[in-house]
Amino acid sequence: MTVPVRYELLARSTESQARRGRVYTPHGVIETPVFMPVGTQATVKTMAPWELEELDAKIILSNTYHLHLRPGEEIVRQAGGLHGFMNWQRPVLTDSGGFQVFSLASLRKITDEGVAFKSHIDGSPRFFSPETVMGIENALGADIIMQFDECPPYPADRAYLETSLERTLAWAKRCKDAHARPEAQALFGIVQGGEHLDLRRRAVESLVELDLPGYAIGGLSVGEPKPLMYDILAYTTPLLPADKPRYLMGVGAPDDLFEGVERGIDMFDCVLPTRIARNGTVFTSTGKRVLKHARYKDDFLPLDENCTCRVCRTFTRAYIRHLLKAEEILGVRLTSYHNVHFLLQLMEKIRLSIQENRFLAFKREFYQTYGYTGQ
Ligand code: PRF
Ligand code: ZN
Repeated sequence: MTVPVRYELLARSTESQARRGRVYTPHGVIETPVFMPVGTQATVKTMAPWELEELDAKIILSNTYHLHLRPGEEIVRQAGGLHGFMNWQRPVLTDSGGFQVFSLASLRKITDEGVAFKSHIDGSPRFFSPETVMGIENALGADIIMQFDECPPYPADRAYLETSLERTLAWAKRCKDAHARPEAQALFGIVQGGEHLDLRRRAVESLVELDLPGYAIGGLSVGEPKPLMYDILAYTTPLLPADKPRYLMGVGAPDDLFEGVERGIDMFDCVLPTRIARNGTVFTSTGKRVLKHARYKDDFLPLDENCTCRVCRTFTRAYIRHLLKAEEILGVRLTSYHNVHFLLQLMEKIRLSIQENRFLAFKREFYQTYGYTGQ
């Protein structure tokens, strides 16, 4: 059987686990390490697909949970899948709902069979199992589809984490068996196991037996201290096969991107750039800027003096602050555009630094300018 997604290693850092590569998908090639903007409801909030193309986003993420509840996967399937529905012809990844069902839905009841829950939109009763989720993801038609998993809270008892992990591993096998389009959509497994390294190892060993086209690390950035997340990553990533992409789910703060890449991660996604944009916060090369502060009311410089994006070439802090204060829609469009540009550009610079084997020097320089201390 031909595999829909393949990883090509291009360069390795000699001073860390950082690696530069390519992921080939049915809708195009993704240069890695990559940041994937999040389009939960088949839209990266405030952004038209042509704007994402202008920023050269190579892949976006969308959500099974939200699209199943509204508009329903059958509508999306009739439109030609997510690519046709939202008219985005580049790669798409769908998350499985294994996270959203635990963060958004109410009255959850989890069994080995699946999860019964009530919709956060209208309270209607629903049931997700590995089989129903694969049916939804097959209908949505993304290039990469995530297995149905359980993302346990932090902290959780070891006994609970063990039970939960065995369930997630059994669900991975059931997802593989239920996947109807393995030649067109790549199913990725998700490593859980909480903070316990032996459980993380057990997860990797069990998932690798399924010989999936890619693997994600889940259950991190759920409230644990950052150094713990970095230790778990340093332990887990090297256990994963070197010839498959490795994806760290729901992580995308600038420092976490560096720390993840340093530990061998290839793919990231996060709502951070678009979420903080909507409350008027922008990334800049010297740290985050909160535009609602009065000091910007007559500041006629661009959002970031070192940014090359269209917003920074066109508008001032004072103007964008005014739009935000007046609740004009253009305000959040402009901050979202700039923030997505910032993270995509940062990843481009990270890729170049790996290629030129100066990743750690670039990281130090970025941290110093950005104002990160610690690491
Ligand atoms: N599982 C799934 N999606 C996710 C996560 C997970 O553990 C996380 C955890 N950071 C974010 N998104 N399916
Ligand atoms: Zn900009």
